[in-house]
Amino acid sequence: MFHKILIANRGEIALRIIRSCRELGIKTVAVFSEADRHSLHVRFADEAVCIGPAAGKLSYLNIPQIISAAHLTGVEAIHPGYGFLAENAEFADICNSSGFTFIGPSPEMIQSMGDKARAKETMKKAGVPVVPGSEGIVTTVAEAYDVAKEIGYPVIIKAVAGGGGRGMRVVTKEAELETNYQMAQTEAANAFNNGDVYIEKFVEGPRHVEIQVFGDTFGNVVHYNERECSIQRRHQKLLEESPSPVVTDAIREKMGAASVKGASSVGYVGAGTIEFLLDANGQFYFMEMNTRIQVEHCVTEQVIGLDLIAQQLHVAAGGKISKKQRKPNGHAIECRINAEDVEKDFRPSPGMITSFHAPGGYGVRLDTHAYAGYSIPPYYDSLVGKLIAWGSDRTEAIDRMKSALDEFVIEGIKTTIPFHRALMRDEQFRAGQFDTKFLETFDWTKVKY
Ligand code: MV4
Repeated sequence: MFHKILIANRGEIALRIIRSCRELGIKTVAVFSEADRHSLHVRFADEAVCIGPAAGKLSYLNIPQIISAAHLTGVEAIHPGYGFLAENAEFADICNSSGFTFIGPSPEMIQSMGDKARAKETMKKAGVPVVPGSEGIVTTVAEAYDVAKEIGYPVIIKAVAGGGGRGMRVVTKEAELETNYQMAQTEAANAFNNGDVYIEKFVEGPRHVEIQVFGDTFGNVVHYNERECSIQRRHQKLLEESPSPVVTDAIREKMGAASVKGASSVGYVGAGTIEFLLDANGQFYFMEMNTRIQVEHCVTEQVIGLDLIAQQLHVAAGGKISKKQRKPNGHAIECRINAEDVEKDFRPSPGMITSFHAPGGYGVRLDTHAYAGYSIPPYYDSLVGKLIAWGSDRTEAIDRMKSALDEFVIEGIKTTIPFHRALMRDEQFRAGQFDTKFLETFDWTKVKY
């Protein structure tokens, strides 16, 4: 196992990684921006190095500064967390060629999954169900017309360099195809420096269900069941759970087996997530593969009883994983507590936390870097913490979450707590009846309690 690693991240995930390291006897090096001097990851790490000014581009995305900090402190490996450089193939490559183990898959793997059209073709060849559509990228308007006619409208045009909902356009009829095709290319070229797009059949009102996979360097791949992530707003997830209220044992087995087949076919190493669209008939289709640990990994941990960060470290150090299938034990839900004003269209609400009381008790977990007196800086994402409730079934998890949210006090900033308190009381949510469009119509202010 490693003796010392550097964490190229901040906030709750930096803290989360430090905790696993301490347990395993691994020394940690935090890096921080000038805005994060008083952040807990700086205090809890064994060493800390300032890597630049507040702006992400000048600090947490500044590769030379991070590599210098790694040399200076003599670490063996670098954990990228999520966001920032976690899916940057160039960073992974520079880490490795500088003599530091990148805790994640190879640069080639990151690169190949980052191209969404290529990832789709790879998974299709491995026998993973995909949405009908173009074979790879569409380079001419004529080809776009042909593909759309073949699969039928509505269709969706996606940027190969997009992902997470960025660079997509839905086209409902032939008359609107040409302009949308051209706009999609232009937008993608501007946003990602890559104008390539592909086309597929638009699936109406799908659920977003993803499978956690894990591979080691010996060719072993396992899956740790699904996470339901349909409760999202403008492609930002607000709540995740495991298992999904609609995934039956039969669907789980099929989705899990397809995911293991897909990940095995590319020799996947480390933690990965395969995202699927699940339609109302229980059909699922590959969407994207994420090559990082995700924000919502905690709900999986709570139902399978395994520290996924510890396993990332184990695999990166050359360890083997167990292929034993871990069935979900009970149910876990995660609420993302963001510094946002839910009454003002979820507008960011950074600033000083003047008072803070964390909920607790049986089955309650809070992953946060916040404390009374801490200021949420305006430069990064608005995640203040993740509240996770476990229950022996979904209803127990929801009721436990409800109590935990009622107990949670954060003053000085606005947070998403009032939204989640309403959601826990909503009949549709409690019945598990929702898809990715649910939040377009859900009015949390109308829930009575
Ligand atoms: C789709 C789709 C419908 N049909 N693809 C959004 C995120 C990106 N990973 C892919 N996304 C979608 N792809 C087809 N063929 C609908 C979405 C989508 C969506 C997916 C998951 C969660 C929320 C969503 C919200 C809007 C659209």
